[in-house]
Amino acid sequence: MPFDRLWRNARIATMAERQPGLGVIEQGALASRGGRIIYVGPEADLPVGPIAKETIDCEGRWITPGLVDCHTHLVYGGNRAKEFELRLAGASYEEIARAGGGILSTVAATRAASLETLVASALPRLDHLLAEGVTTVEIKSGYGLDLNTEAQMLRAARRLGEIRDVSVATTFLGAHALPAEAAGDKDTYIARLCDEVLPAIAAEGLADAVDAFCEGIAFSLQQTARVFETARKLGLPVKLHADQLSNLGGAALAARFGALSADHLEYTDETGAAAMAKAGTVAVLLPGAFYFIRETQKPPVELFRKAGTKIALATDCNPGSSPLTSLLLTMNMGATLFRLTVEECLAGVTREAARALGKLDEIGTLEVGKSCDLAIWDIETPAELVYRIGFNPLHTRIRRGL
Ligand code: DI6
Ligand code: FE
Repeated sequence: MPFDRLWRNARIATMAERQPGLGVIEQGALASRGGRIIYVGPEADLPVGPIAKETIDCEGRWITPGLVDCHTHLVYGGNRAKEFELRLAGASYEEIARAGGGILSTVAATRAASLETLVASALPRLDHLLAEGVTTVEIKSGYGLDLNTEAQMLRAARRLGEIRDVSVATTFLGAHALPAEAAGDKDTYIARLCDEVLPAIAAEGLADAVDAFCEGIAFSLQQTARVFETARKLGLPVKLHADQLSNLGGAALAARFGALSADHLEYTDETGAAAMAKAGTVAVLLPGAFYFIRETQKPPVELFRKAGTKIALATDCNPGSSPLTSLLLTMNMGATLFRLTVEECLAGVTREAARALGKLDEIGTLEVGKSCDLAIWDIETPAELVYRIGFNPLHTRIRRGL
């Protein structure tokens, strides 16, 4: 038998770049062997006779690549529902911080949690993503802000990838916020992070990439550059939370370091967009955070289109600014809030999200040789995946052919 499994009678959106639009194949078939795609194309072009150990009749359903959530903070302790209530009652950021809220409250809860607790509390969030067809998820650290807890968060992320059928890409985000014990001294914190923390994380193989939060309330361009130089020495790719609340020039800095992605980007300008396009740095847009913090400045989608910057979409799942565990809703928000097209939204959670993780050779489109990661949907048109709100039409999720 040439094929292990054969999905037939399907409509397929390959999302392959060399095909126009969504790369639609009507009357399509897709076959796997050893967990890889070895055929995708018209069913009529298949040889006749028994060709697969198992054949699945898709009854006209749509097949897309398994979804990729390329920016999450899925692992953390506690939650911030109380802070949300206080904000609704009119509390200011300072009042919330004084009442024990804000990002440092998540740091305290994360430091207090065991590895088992971190894994157990992240699991339902992960399961929600998987139930909507996610087959690859990126997970950041950044709520430990000391070596032990940052390492613990990344171990929890790796563990999630062992106990669930999903690929996990880990990212070290030690430069997310300044912990209280640093007493306001950001330079000394970054120096320690670069001299001790990141090298130890890298030595344990815990991080696949390095991220930072470049913002007035977080770290400067110079401090970010220092983290990136350390990552470069350690052979780790970089990405950046850039231009979320103001334009510090984070997108351009990310491009200068050949970053995989720059994320958020509400305040990015034309220079930043062009630099990203030139460097191949993907723009990861996070409409959940835009929505939840009631931001009004939209990321410059038209500038990205003009420059040819690739656009991805992700949940940014985190307790403070985006308690969101739905890539389907993220696509709807990308369309309604940022005016992305259906094609841009679908590419944003498949091909471009894979590119943002540096994994486009392996996942993100349905092409021969790639991992057979599929989402099979009970829909009539792909636009339904973007159009509906709070509805999950997933029929089957396949990872590595199974
Ligand atoms: N940008 C954000 O919006 C979040 N982190 C970041 O870098 C906020 C994280 C939090 O409030 O817990
Ligand atoms: Fe984030």
